[in-house]
Amino acid sequence: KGKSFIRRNLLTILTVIGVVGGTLTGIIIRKVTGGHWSKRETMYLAFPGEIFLRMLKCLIIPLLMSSVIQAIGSLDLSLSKKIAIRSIAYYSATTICAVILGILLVITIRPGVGGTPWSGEASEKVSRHVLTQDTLLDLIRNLFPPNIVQACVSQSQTFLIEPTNETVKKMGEEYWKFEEKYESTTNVLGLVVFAIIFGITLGKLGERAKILLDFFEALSEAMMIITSWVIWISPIGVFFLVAAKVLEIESFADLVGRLGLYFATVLLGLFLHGFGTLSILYFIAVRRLPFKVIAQLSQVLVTAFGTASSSATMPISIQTMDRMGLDPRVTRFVIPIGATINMDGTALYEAVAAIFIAQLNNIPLTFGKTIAVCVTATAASIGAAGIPQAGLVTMVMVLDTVGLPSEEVINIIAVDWLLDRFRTTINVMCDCLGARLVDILSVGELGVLTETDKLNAEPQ
Ligand code: DAS
Repeated sequence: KGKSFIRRNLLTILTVIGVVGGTLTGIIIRKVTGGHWSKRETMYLAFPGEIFLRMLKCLIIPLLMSSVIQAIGSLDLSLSKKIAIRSIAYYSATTICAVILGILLVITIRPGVGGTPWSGEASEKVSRHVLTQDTLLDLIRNLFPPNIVQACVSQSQTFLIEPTNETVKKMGEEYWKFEEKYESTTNVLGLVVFAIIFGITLGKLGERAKILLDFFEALSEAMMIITSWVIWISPIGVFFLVAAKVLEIESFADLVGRLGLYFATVLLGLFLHGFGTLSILYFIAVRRLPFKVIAQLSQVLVTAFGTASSSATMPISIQTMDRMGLDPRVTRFVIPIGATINMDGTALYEAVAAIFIAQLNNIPLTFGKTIAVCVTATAASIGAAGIPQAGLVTMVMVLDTVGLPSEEVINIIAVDWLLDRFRTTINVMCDCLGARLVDILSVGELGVLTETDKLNAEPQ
């Protein structure tokens, strides 16, 4: 306890310095080179950051599967049910509030009214191939992957497909990457559903499945130990990720000019939701304000901002929750599921972006369409995987409900890489507050932590 503030928060301070340093470096490089650098040079600049992201990403599937299976398997079914109901109730309430807040803001501020939609000719390939028609069916279909191994493989591939602004320029074959990415962003839901069902069966098998539960417990803890090593690379990783991203910006003028009000609307919504709605809902549930908890989440939030990926941040979220002394059985249940299906920031963003684009195209928003946007923005946030710009990919669902073709996303791609970081930070904040809230609500039933659970919670 006696450690100084600096020592206790050393890694967070270094990571924040990484983000700020990366931004300044990117801006200086733009100034010095007068804006002339190749995609190859940008790739080299991002390379150390890409290695950092890959280190985190290779942990995600084994950590996600082992944590959920072991957490559910080690709780008796009635308690798992209670924790699941509390988590789902909290996630549903926060996501619906986020969408409603987003819609209220965008129809009040009206950032797109009087604006000019993107006038370029998007390749006809896009409209034919993007899965808008049956996106919701796709979401449900992918809940039951016919082949778990294949789902793991294609999900890992998704982590490697990063849509870039190049995707915007070459809407043809590049856009297919978006499609593949979309195809497999929903796979992660299938993996979570399988892990939950498998965990329940192991719980039912009791003693006969103890060896398997021990295996998944060891696998989950091994992933956490690797996380505690990788986490120290964050400052370097985010430095290079952010520096390279700053180089990719098409033009600051575009960001501020056409999209300035839209950008401000999304940021205002995320801020009000993150520090307003979430605090109110948290207070209603546990009679406490969450600001102390949010302060302890600083390393998680700055990693979410730096990586723009809830899934990549998940190992760090779990480790931080362990350090805060939460019951590991709750965190390994709530965080992986939350990182996958609970994305308030994304839900709010999807609603604001779709209605902003409708305003740009002078499409009137009837009450029915507004309800449709609520539903599809929520579904799109559930379907989006916790990977960079996944929210942009599932945006096609929401655009479809306001009668807009999918290529209209081009209106907002220029600022998406930055908004993605803010909405990912809110996504992760909501997941961690959810774990804390469920932990407080369940403390009576969880009983005394077993020795192994205590051991797991030991800071590595
Ligand atoms: N970047 C996604 C995440 O990791 C959110 C999004 O793309 O909307 O949560």
